[in-house]
Amino acid sequence: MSNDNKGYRFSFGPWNINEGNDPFGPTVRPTLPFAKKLGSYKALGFEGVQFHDDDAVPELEGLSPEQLQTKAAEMKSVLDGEGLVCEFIAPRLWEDERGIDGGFTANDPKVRAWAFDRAKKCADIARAMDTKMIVLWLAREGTYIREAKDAIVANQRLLELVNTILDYDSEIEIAIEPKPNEPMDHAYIPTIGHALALSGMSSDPKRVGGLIETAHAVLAGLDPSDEMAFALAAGKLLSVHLNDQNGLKFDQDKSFGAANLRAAYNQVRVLEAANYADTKRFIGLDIKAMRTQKGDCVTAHLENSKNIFLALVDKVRSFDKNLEKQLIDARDYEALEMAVISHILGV
Ligand code: 3MF
Ligand code: MG
Repeated sequence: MSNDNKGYRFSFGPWNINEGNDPFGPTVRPTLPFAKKLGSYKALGFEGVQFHDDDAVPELEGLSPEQLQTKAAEMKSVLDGEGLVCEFIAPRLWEDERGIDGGFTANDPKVRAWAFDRAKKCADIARAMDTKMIVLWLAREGTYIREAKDAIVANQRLLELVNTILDYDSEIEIAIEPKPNEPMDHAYIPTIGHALALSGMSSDPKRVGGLIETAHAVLAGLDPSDEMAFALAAGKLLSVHLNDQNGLKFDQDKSFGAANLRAAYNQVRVLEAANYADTKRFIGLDIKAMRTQKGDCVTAHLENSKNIFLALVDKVRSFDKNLEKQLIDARDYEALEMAVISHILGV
């Protein structure tokens, strides 16, 4: 494959080069130092780094605002040195023991105060690292049993969170990454519809959009390309996490197109239709290497997914648009389906 990214910019997060542990088995690969992970970005043809707040500034909790700024600026220089840019900062509340029952929607006011403060720290880190985007994946903001939280109040607290961030920094934009379940039984804001409704209720809807992850949409029983289309129609698709998911089970984060190539084609198709590449926003990947893959530094899943995406860009661009129109006009959807499948198969 060539290094031509066809107008797209690609990103992934350091957690995507991982140790292979899962809930039923320990790590199978060594932890790679962050510097080594960063070194692989350019080699793999990626330009953007997605950061959790504590990826960007490890052990950020004990730091003063000045120390936080200094550490974030140091990380920015490391990125500059590698020719990379920071795509977003995301608060990682779920690794802290205080976040056991969520942070922003926790019943304990002390925990909520901590979580809201962390979101403001994220804004500070983001600005120091020259990005305006904060991603909210609302990991534990939900319940195992409905009676555990007041869901109306919880949603109001999430709105308060969004407004607090918007008010704290007049340039920050927020991308909500909806996911319906895991680690919770049910999460609040499970789909892009919920995310954009929250955006509409916020004090500055223009600055609140969504990041759509393929696997999360599938886990909600929805079609990822239609979820993207909904956000694109509203002008609010701020990023994507492409990957794949084989049905309703644990969040698999498989390589893009590996479970459902047709659905992957349609995700590329909708991004192409919206000229997403021209926005210069990133094609983010959120993909786990298989636990069963041999090797100490496993990055093939990222390179493969990018190459599958680019191959599908070619497929979308080379599909016969006249034929498509004729078949739609004739309402010959059997022939349209066969034309699409033949085109993907190359037969
Ligand atoms: C979980 C996810 C997360 C988010 C990440 C960025 C660990 O299913 O997708 O990955 O993408 O936290 O906010
Ligand atoms: Mg994700």
